[in-house]
Amino acid sequence: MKQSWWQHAVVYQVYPRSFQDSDGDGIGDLAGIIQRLPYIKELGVDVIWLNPVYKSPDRDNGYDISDYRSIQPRFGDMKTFDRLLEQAHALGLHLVMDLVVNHTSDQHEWFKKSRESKDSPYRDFYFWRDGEPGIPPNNWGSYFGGSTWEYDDASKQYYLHLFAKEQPDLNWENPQVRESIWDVMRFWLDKGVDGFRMDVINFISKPEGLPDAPNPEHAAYANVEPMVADGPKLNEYFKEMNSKVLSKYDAMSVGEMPSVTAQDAVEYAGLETGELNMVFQFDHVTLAFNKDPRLGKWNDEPVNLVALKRALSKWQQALDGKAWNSLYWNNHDRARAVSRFGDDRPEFRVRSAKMLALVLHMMQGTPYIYQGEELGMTNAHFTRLEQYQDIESLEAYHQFVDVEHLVDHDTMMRYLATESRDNARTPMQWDATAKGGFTEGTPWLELNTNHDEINVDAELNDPDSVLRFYQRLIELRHNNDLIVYGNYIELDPEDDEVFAYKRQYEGRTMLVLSNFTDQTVTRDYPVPVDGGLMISNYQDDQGATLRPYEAKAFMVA
Ligand code: TEU
Repeated sequence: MKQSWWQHAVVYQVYPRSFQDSDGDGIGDLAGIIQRLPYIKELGVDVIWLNPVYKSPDRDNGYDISDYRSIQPRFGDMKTFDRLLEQAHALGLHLVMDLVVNHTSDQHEWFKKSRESKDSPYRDFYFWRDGEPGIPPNNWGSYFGGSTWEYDDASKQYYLHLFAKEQPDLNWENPQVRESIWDVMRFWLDKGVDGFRMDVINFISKPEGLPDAPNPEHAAYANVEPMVADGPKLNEYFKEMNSKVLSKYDAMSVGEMPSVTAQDAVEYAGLETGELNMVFQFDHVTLAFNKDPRLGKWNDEPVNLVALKRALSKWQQALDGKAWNSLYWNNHDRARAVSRFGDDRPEFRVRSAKMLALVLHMMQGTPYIYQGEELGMTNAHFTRLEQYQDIESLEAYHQFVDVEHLVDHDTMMRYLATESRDNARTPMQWDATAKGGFTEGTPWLELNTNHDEINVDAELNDPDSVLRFYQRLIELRHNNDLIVYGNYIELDPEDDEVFAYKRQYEGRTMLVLSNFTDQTVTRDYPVPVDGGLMISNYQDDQGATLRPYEAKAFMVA
């Protein structure tokens, strides 16, 4: 197998807005990230992925870009960015940017010009369609509520936006759009950035004629994802991107692809033939959707372990030797892993956070750690709607409670507490002081009240902390080709308490056992009694008896 630097790398995701504020405005910034580079280095990771730091009206926290070549003034300026890149490189860290090119902000020059008139040379940069006011061109529903179409009074046409109306979709059919995007990519790669995480990149090819989506539930608007994911020209666009840009650089690329199948991933990110290096798949993070399909992700039911194992194992097996997995529990769009898949009650939090870390980091692929995950940070446990800032959460509340009356206030508040993206976005917890060491000012989003206990300071001083455990996992991976490249064999897929698997590489075998319950369970795996233990989240070892949330990895042969 051809081996590349990003295959034995571990990535750390920084959400700049919530990482470290340096100027007291309550919003994290680039100078703050620079201050914290030594921390990231000490953790042992190899790559930093930065969520968008480009100029943006911030309707969707930077995923609405108004200028791809300048820095969000609240975050700093290009000089500070260059310093960040230089200092990261000096520490041996790669820096990967977010590339958001399915859509721009409505404040981007391209869109402003596109909007000016029907015969603007930029009109065709976006999707404009005729339609009567109140009767949009098709039945597609936006990710953030309502129709994907916004009526423009001046030109009497609608434009398409899969996300907020301030995020119009770019028309990739137009070769000028593609050339403009290649230029943006070259601009950053020429600066020396080490690659891109590509936002909803499998949505860029829309189906011919933009037909209605199936809507068997007669929802107010139909689910758009099956219509726009993996569209007809996607592969063609990836090939062009690769031949014109990516192939000219030693850059890492990971495409965020909702609904992607393992077969598609092999096609887009195949080891020998793929145009991208990795994809972010969604199977294991979309298992607890509401029984009422109209409510989509909004739910508070626990995730079923058998389904979780099936999802993760499927990807391990399908990509082995063919493509490369990305491994993640968390990112800025998901609830906190320890709260969603583990157990964030005080007596189990540390143990279950370590268990989740071990289970994921012993798999084949490139692990991604989202800021604060390495501390076992939990969901925000907000109780009032006013505490939320996220556009998706607020729009969902509005749509389902106020407009459609699908759920009542209390139910929706439970759903938000379980699934809101703001759970991931509360400020990084550096220390036990009032503002958690994040800012001197008023944080843009409330800190989690548990920062007095769960914080970097405390965890650096505790050899048994979640943070220290992540460090050890990263080190183990760096020193063990089996963990990086070994194949994957799932054991007892129907066991709904224990997640067990084997990895094999060059004649050696590793066994990974984990107990996903708060009870002691016993299994009959052949656990060696005389050594071989690589890492465990308990001090001592009781062989085939697994205590609450116990997880361990053994070299068995
Ligand atoms: O998210 C893509 C995406 O599919 C989201 O709709 C995701 O499913 C949702 O946030 C989960 O609840 C990307 C970015 O990661 C996200 O932050 C942006 O809001 C979105 O694209 C639009 O750019």
